[in-house]
Amino acid sequence: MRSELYIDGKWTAAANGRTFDVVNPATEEVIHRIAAATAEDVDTAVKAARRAFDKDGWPKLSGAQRAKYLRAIAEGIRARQAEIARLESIDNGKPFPEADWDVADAAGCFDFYAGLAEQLDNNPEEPIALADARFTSKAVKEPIGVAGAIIPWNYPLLMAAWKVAPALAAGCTVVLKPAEVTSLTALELAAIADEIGLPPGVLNIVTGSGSIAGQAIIDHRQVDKLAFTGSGPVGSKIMAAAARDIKRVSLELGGKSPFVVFDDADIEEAVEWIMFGIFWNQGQVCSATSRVLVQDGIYDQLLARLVEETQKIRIGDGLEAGVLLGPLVSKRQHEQVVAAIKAAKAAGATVACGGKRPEGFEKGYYLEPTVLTDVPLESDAWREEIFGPVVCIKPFSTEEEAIELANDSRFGLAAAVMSKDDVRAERVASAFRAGIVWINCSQPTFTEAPWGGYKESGIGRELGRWGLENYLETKQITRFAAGEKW
Ligand code: TXE
Repeated sequence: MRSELYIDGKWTAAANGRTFDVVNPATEEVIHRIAAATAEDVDTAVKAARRAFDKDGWPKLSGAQRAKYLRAIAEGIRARQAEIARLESIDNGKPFPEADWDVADAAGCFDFYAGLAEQLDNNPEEPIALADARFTSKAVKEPIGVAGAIIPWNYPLLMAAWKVAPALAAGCTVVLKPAEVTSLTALELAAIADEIGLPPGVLNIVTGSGSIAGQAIIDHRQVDKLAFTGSGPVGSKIMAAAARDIKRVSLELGGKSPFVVFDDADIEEAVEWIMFGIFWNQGQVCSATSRVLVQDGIYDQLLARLVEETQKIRIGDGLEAGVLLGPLVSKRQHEQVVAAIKAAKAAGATVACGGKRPEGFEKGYYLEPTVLTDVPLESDAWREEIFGPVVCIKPFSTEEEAIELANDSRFGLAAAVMSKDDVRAERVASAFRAGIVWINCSQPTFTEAPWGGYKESGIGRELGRWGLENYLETKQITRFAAGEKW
């Protein structure tokens, strides 16, 4: 396990020597200590990234040359997939098979953006037809510069990949800060970048708190672009900081995503997708479908099956074989989710199952998967992101009512609909005010497809070619033809 900052191709302690604890959420044990970056460390990292961008030539490499580095990083991740997945599991709490999947996905993300980096070489210029024929014009794409990336703890390595891979593909250099509760795998990413010979300063990883290291990144005048995934309040702070010196900004924030099930849907399939949509990763998923709306004809039957299946979910240490639900990521997150359930009950909700620490678990931030019914529409449980294994389920009678309930939220990250009637499913999909819509499923995520939210769920899109655009500027080059008169 790495414990130092990775700045300018070197491993280094924090300027003031401070460190912070790494806690395994399954056991509550301190398993490691990591450097806590100061504003001075961030300044050193940004200056290294600046130099790598302005002088050392990273953006001047061809896309194909940058693609070689990205593919080597992907290979490096794959070569140590099981080891990195184990670290992810003991750092974040997620079951090992999920961590293993995330690590493979992170490698795939580097491969995918390697492909897009190559395409930048093939199609760098877009000719523009001007009304005035004396001029010819073209648009070219160029990297924005130094990107400051700040990521959360729910998919530690994958979120790093979602930011670092497109940024490097575009030709940007990066200063990345992982979440303080899950920094281990981002440091492994730095180790891989180092091993494969990524030039110094191109990728810098600073571990530490949001209020010190994160704040220093967003305030730094030499950072050109901020990319953030995390909570709404911090997203607002980042946008405000970006506004001061007009940094480019992309934000992926929370959600309270609806899942509408019509009464022609297969109940067993619906139960499976509902569970995947809210209990996967302990419900700590920005796109979790946490508000389930079920048409009244099948509501009682579906609820009964959902409760039955939910109670069968095997809870335990993520490293134990067969475990489907690990602990929540931290003491703080556990306390927040428990408080949200308590508030839901006080507001009138009924706990159909779960809602408490599972029996036999004295240590670890465990919580039973929870189904809430009778949740008042105006309550926080219905409106605010809980970010834990807690689903609210409600009946509806008409399509119109379902759409109204689904869209009645300040968030708009994702939404799902289940129906055997394809025409209806398409109609509802188009009525949803959300950036990601699933039909007859919930949560499948593809590196090739755009990811991001409407409304307060964020701004900009990650993944696919949209993710690359986040790190590119557009330059117009116009030429006045020789011999023409002005
Ligand atoms: O997030 P924070 P937290 C939501 C979810 C969760 C809640 C709180 O509802 O319960 O947020 O989680 C860094 N300047 N999501 O408190 O604080 C911080 O160090 C710069 C949804 O852990 O937003 C970390 O690296 N950076 C989400 C990152 O921001 C700052 C995933 C995210 O932490 C900063 C996670 C500052 N002033 C939580 N303050 C999703 N959309 O997937 C903090 N940070």
